[in-house]
Amino acid sequence: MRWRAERDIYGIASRFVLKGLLLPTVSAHLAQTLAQHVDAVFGLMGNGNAYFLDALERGTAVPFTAVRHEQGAVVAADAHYRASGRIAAATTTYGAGFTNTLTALAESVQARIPLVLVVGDEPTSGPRPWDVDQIALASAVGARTYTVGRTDAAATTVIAVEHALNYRMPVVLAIPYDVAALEAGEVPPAPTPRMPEPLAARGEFAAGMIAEIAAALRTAKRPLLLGGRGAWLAGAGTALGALADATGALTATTALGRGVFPASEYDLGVTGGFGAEGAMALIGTADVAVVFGASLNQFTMRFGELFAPGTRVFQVDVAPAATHAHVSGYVRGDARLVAEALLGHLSGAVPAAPWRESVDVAAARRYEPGGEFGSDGRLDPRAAAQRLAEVLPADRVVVTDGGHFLGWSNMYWPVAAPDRMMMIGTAFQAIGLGWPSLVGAAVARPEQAVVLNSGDGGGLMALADLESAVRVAGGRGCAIIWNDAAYGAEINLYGLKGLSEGPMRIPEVNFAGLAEAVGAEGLVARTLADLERVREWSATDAATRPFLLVDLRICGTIIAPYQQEIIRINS
Ligand SMILES: Cc1ncc(C[n+]2csc(CCOP(=O)(O)OP(=O)(O)O)c2C)c(N)n1
Repeated sequence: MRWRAERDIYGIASRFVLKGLLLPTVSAHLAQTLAQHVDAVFGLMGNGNAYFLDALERGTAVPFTAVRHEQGAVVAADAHYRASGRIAAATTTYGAGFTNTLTALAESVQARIPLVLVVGDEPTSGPRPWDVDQIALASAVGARTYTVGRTDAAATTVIAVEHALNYRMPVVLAIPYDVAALEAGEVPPAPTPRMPEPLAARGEFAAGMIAEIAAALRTAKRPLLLGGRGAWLAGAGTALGALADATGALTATTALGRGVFPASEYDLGVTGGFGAEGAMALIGTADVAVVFGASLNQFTMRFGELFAPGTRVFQVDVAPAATHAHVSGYVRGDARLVAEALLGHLSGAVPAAPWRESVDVAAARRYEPGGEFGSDGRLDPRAAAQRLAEVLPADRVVVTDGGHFLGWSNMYWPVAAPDRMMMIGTAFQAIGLGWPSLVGAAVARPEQAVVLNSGDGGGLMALADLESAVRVAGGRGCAIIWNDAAYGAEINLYGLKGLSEGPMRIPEVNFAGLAEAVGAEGLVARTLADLERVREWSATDAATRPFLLVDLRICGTIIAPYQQEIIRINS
């Protein structure tokens, strides 16, 4: 056998090549172990992750997708999980590559999305002049770091995956610069990450509260079930549907829980600022409301006005205690298990005159239709949103960046399930995560059309990954840029207060032209008739059509109700 020592291009370490066969390095231990647990890796290469990427590409079957800005790596891994429930990894080099991820990392922490971010880090011998304290930076946004050593990379990788999945959190997995290429022997078999059982509601108090909720539902005249993303994660949809049938309840969801109930017939849609006025008025008349897997944040609660003072509100969640002052009875437990327990109490119950039969749900859910154009002759976003809902592919998976515009799709587009409408950035209130969100969703849902909603402000901020989105989604991809030539949310919040509007305006950017520069079709839509091209596109086989970017020229002075609510609260 002939061994050959090979200097790597950065001159830091040797690796041994045995007639072309690599002996596993620490990076290979990490890559091969990670590959057993993640479905996809998104990233951008540099000194700190060169060996990891080489080991991943040559030693595993996990697909690597290149992005053009490191923020996009984390965003894509995050979107992958939200769109599929399957964990993905991101990877960047140390230093600037890592610091470029921080906004996205903060969003994943705030939204509680598991993912593993594999990064290079300073050498074990100590920081070089360009190193920063990456562990402190990750910790500052709420992410824990695990660092691999020369002998424990496989085991540490499993712990990192376990942490991400158990705590529903992003974790950083760091490879010190001088360890990355060290030879580490055969890759040991890695244990499967341990996962917790669904949280059972335990103890006398929980049992008593479940009995009390069942009794309240049995005697309620106007019962309401409200489902959030936690109910979706718990797989509670079927049980909640059965509970609604057994109690004659109307249903509603949070923005992140849309579509969690199996039947839409009695569903009042989304609550909070995106909710339809008629639907919100009906919720205000409920006498008993049971909330499953929703934290009842200020938006869902319409800043405290969702329920009437007389509504008895119960909450079922995995949080340690009730998360809103209006909750009068709390059960800590998995939404599916508790819904099933409630069904057990109610078995055979048939409501005499179900509330839901006596109201016109479809009428209550209706929104203001708008006209074709606003006062400036540009498209009315309400009419455009409705037309887009009709002409986009029906089985679409939608990712949405932050900004004023996000009200329109949330109001006017029907959603079949929570993993078909994702808002990436809103937990941290960040804009500019749109394009790489589309990349993650496209990889996670390879059979489906993927649609991005973005403003012109956020669309420009994330522009580096327009190229990635077009490359990865191809003919399955479509982007709607709600182009009002402004940071519209800022105009609504501060321009209308009289602050200088200069910094809030954006020169009208030709996004259609930008799309064409990276091989996509660009469509400038100024009328509803222009959107017929989207209908045609949807009807064409995805393999033969191009990525379509719709540069939607909308009127900026039509303000979404949720934003009017925020304006009211702020003033
Ligand atoms: C990273 C980041 N920078 C700035 C902001 C402040 N901000 C919130 S909404 C918004 C405007 C977004 O503009 P655009 O994407 O065009 O959407 P629009 O509000 O016009 O619909 C800005 C700048 C933010 N939330 N995140």
